[in-house]
Amino acid sequence: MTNDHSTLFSFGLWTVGNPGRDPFGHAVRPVQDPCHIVQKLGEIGARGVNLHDEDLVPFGSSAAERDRIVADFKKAMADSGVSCPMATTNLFSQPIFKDGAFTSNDPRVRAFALRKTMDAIDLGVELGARTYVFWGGREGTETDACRDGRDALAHFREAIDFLCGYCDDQGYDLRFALEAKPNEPRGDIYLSTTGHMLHFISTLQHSDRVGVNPEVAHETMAGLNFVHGVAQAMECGKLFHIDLNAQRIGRYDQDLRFGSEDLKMAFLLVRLLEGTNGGARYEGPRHFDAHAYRTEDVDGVWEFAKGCMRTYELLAERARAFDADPEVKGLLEATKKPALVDVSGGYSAERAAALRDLDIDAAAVGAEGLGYERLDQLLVEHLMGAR
Ligand code: GCO
Ligand code: MN
Ligand code: MN
Repeated sequence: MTNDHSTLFSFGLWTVGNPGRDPFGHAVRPVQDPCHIVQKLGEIGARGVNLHDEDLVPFGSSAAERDRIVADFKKAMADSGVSCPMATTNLFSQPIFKDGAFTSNDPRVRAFALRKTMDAIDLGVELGARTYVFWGGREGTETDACRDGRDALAHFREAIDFLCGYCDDQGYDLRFALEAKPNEPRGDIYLSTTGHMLHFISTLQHSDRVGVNPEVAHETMAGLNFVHGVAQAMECGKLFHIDLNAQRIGRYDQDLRFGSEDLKMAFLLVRLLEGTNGGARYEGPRHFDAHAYRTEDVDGVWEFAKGCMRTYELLAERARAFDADPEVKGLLEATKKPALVDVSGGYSAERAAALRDLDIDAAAVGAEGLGYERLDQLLVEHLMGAR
C-alpha cells in the first residue's frame, strides 16, 4: 500500500505550525520557522504547503522584508520538493476585521480587505498557487440588528467579482474556492454551508472561476452529512479544493487529525474522492486543515501529520477492497437498474404517457428488502480489516 503519486497531500503552515494556543491557554509548543516546516513536510512525504499571507510575511512588513522572506521560502520549497498549491488571505486576525472584511459596514474596512487580498493573491501566484481560498471567518454577526443580510451578501459578491476581475487583468491562472463555516469565530457566519456557497457562486459574474473548499469539521459542526455536501460539489464540477480533518457533532471547531473521529464517514468520503465506486476521481490536493492535540510537543505534531496521510491512504485501500468485493458488487448491482422510462432528456408528452402506462405494483415494491443491512455490515468489516 503506497501513495500512487497522483495524490498530493498538503498542510497549511498554520496547521503543523499551530503552537497549541486556545481561548483558554497559552502556546504549548514553540513557533516553527516556515522554511523549517517546509523541509519537514518534504521529509514526511507531503508535497504541498499552503499559507495565509501572514503565516509567511508578518503583518506590516516592509516591501524589502517581504521580498527577503519570500525568496528564502521559495528556496526552501525548491530544496524540499514541496509546492504551494493553495494560498489564502488572513482576513480575521487584525482588529480592523472584528466585524468582517468584505461584508463590513465600513467602506474603509472593505477597501482594506480588497487591497490586502490583492497583495496576498500576488504572493500566492508568485509561490505557484493554482487555487485561492476564501474563508469568511469574520464575515458574520453576533447581532443581526447591525446589518441587513442582503447587504452583506451584495458586498461579498462585489468583492469576489472584483477580485476575479483582478486575476483576469493580471493574467493569473488561479481558481477561487469558497469555504463555508456555520460559526466560530463569529456567532453566525454568512453562507454557512457548502450548499449556501454553491448557490451564491451561481450568482457571480465570473462564476466559472469560482468553486468550493468544503471542510469536514465545518459541515459536521452543523450536524450535516459532509459526504453529501462534497458529492453535490463534485456533481456540479465545483469541488476545487478540500479541507480534511475530523470533528464531533455539537462541539467547538476541533480540527482533529483526519480519521480520528467518525471513521465511517471518513471511509465514505475517501471512497467518493478516490472514485472507487466508479465515479470520477477528485484530482485536486488532499489538504489537511487540522492540528495536533494540545498535549503534543513538536515531535507529536509530525506524528499527527504522518497520521493524517497514513489514514487517508489506508482508507483509500479499504475503499478499493470494498468496491472490489464480489458480494458488495452484487448488492450494488441491484441499485443500478436502468430507468423504465428515460426522463433524463427532460419532459415530453410521450414520456409522460409512457410513465402512465407502466404497470408498477407499489405494494410489492414497497415490501421488497433492499439488503442495506448486509451492505453496511460489509462496509464495517472492510473498515475493520476483517475482509
Ligand atoms: C478555520 C478555517 C481556516 C481556513 C483557512 C484557510 O476554521 O479556521 O478552516 O483554517 O481553512 O483560513 O482559508
Ligand atoms: Mn476550520
Ligand atoms: Mn479550513
